[in-house]
Amino acid sequence: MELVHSGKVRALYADGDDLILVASDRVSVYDVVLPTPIPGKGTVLTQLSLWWFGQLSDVIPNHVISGTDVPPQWAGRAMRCRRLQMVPVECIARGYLAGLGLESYNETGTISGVPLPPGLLEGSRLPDPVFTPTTKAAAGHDEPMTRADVAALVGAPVAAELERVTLEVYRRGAALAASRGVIIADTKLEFGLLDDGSLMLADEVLTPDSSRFWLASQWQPGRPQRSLDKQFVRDWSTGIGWDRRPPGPVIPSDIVAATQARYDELYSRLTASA
Ligand code: PZK
Repeated sequence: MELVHSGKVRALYADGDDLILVASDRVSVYDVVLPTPIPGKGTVLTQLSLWWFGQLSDVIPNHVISGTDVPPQWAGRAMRCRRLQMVPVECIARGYLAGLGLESYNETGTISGVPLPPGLLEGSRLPDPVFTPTTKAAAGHDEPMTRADVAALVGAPVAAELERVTLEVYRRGAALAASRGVIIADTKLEFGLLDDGSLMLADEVLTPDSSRFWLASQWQPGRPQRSLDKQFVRDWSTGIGWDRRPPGPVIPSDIVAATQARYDELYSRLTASA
């Protein structure tokens, strides 16, 4: 199959008119891909995306054709998808203060132009989720976009729909996760357009590679939060004195096993039938 794109941890192939999105077991920490895979990670993330696409199909249609009709060597960690005209905007929703949202709040008291109350801490819940779109830079870092920037790029009607759907997907996902003891602090969504101009949810959705997941029982505003997936790898890599520059360190087997268990726990918690 023809390789169309490859990212740090995933790849996209063309199969006739369709695309096959394949998730690997690679893990990136502090933006560096480590040399040791986490067995099962690609499967957990793919199955979690497929589950969320199903949960959210009444909010917005999605690009998935099949989670099973894929080449056998990628079974379980690949999805057959419709090829869309991708919208060149990273659609981010933030419900808690972390990452770039925290930086913006500390500098200006606002996020994406939305004024926030004083006194919020790292990890605090926002009064309402905020839409914070960014550019999709081919290289280097994504830049914040204003609503006017988004409208200039995709037109006002699509821009308004992107914001509405992004916030609705976040609200629905965060409420469901909360009922299972998991906080979704923020998430990044990607959308595409069909030939008729209608919007579809694409890429992966509400996975730990596209979102921050925290355990509600350990949530404590005022400090960095423990991420539910890679925290062991982060803590261990910092503890051995790695300077965060490539190449990353080989991960020992006990850390691999603990990280695998975290991914499995996240999947079972979220998808457990009520
Ligand atoms: C598409 N990406 C990002 C994902 C990578 C890169 N349904 C679609 N139609 C057309 N293009 C894309 C999609 C989707 N999803 C997604 N780039 C293009 C991406 C995974 C691996 F290397």
